[in-house]
Amino acid sequence: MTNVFQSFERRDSAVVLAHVLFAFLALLLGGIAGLLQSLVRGGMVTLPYGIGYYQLLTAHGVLMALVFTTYFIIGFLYAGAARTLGWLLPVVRKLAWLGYGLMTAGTLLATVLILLNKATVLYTFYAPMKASPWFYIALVFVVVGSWMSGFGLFTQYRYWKKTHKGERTPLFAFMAVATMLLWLIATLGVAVEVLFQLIPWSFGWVETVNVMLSRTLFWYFGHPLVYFWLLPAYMCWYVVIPKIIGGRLFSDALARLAFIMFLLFSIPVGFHHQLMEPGISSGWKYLQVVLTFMVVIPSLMTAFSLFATFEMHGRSVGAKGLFGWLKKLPWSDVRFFAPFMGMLIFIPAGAGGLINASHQLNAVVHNTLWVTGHFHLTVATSVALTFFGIVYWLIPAVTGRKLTARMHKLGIVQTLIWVIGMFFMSGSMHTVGLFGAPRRTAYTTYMDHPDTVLWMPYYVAMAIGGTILFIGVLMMIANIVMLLRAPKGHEEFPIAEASAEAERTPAIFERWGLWVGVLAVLVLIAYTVPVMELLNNPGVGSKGFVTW
Ligand code: HAS
Repeated sequence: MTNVFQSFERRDSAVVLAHVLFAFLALLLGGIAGLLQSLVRGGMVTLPYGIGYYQLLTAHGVLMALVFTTYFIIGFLYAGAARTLGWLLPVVRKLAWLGYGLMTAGTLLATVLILLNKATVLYTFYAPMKASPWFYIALVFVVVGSWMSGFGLFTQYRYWKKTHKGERTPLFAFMAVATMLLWLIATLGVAVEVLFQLIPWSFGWVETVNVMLSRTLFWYFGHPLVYFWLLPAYMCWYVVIPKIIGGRLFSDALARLAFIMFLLFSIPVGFHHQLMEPGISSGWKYLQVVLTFMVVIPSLMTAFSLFATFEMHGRSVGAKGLFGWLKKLPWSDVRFFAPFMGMLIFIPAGAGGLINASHQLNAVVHNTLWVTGHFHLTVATSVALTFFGIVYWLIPAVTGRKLTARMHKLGIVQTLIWVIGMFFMSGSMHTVGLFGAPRRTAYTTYMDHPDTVLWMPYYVAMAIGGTILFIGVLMMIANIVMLLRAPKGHEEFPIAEASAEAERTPAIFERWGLWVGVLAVLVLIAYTVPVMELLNNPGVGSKGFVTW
């Protein structure tokens, strides 16, 4: 069935554009903080009085890791829902704007408190560092706002199911529902931490906080957070890229199975961020490391599916030889090139995740710049470059403009600038992290200790990379302005069909009650006993510290 899709409904375009443009405003502000951090860390800049390194680091992490990603993802999911399930219902649009309003109020409040130096607690806001209570209340606004958006998506989905009895949900919408379900279930952990631990503690209503419990609740949320970032990139790789290359999706069923596996295995694994922490017995850490390696499988399935899609298309247009199909890919199309560079870099990026998850190796890399290098490859390159690639067709598609040949060229240049910058920055972070250089620390030579002095060249390379990346941010913002002023016209929202030979997709994949039930069992197995142990042995608890 070919989707005869003309253009976006104007009010739906407003929802999508508001989210996407706010996301890139956050990227710009977060990028300024990131540039300053890298220059300070490289010993090239001393911050003016009143601006602290850890204040910048908090702004950078919140704006990049929490705001840029969440706003862009919600805008992208709504765009795909409108494209594949029909124009947004009035009630859905209301939920979308309610969510946007709450998230924006929370984001602005959090940003002001960070700038006032009342919340220099980094993006993970680890207790016992204690921010202003209004910072934690701001986070509540952001999370509740994102829940409203999730409910909006689910409402659109249920309406489509009611009016399309027995039909298989379009793949994009299926994936959007899985992604939002993952988000809603994962954020329950951070909601409990903030509402029942950090807010009463920061207001002084309770004297101490159970630090281990707060971190466990955070990482119950923190690892699935990274898949909330990754899955929309995978949606682009599975559903959009095959259409852009002129091919078809290798297997609709495999794609849905991969997303179900992410839903099941990405939540009960938070302890792999806490492998070096006391208070959790090694047996439970071991179980969650095993589950972590389970969550690697859908990524490997994704790689297989992508290579199959590329090769099938290449062969269909006459590719010869083992790798002839590579030549048939649209290298001069930025809608393909930017996400493909994200895919390629995800191979080393994810491989670094395997090292992080290996208990013994984690003892070497934990709290070092290696981990910072890991997530600058995963979220700041694989995910970010895919989101950048989406923008080149999404903004024209929702605004009724054309993606011009010049924009393709500018987009490819921006992608290459980003890859070069990240090569310097993430490459030096990985390397100097293995030498033991810690993450989350300002500039210091540790009194010129002979070992740490050897780290300096890597810090300079990080600063060079950070500067190139900042140029990449400015170029991306400029490209977006040009997209908004491009000539009027029609740009497709690419949605691929599955290959004709693909097996029929089993209906069981949409039994969401079954999958949420299986997930609940996995979470109960992975967390019940260790959390009970933390509750029964709370220790003395900790008062709050304002370390800045
Ligand atoms: Fe991670 C820390 C383990 C993936 C982000 N990670 C972080 C932090 C962030 C982050 C932000 O076990 C720091 C949090 C903080 O501030 O403390 N990570 C993993 C593992 C995976 C993984 C096992 N991480 C991600 C993704 C992220 C992300 C994705 C963002 C989007 N990570 C960890 C651990 C820590 C950690 C520990 C804690 C470290 C510590 O001690 O603090 C896996 O999902 C990786 C799966 C991928 C692979 C690689 C090979 C994959 C292949 C197929 C995929 C390729 C594709 C492309 C689909 C197994 C070959 C196809 C290619 C073409 C060219 C077509």
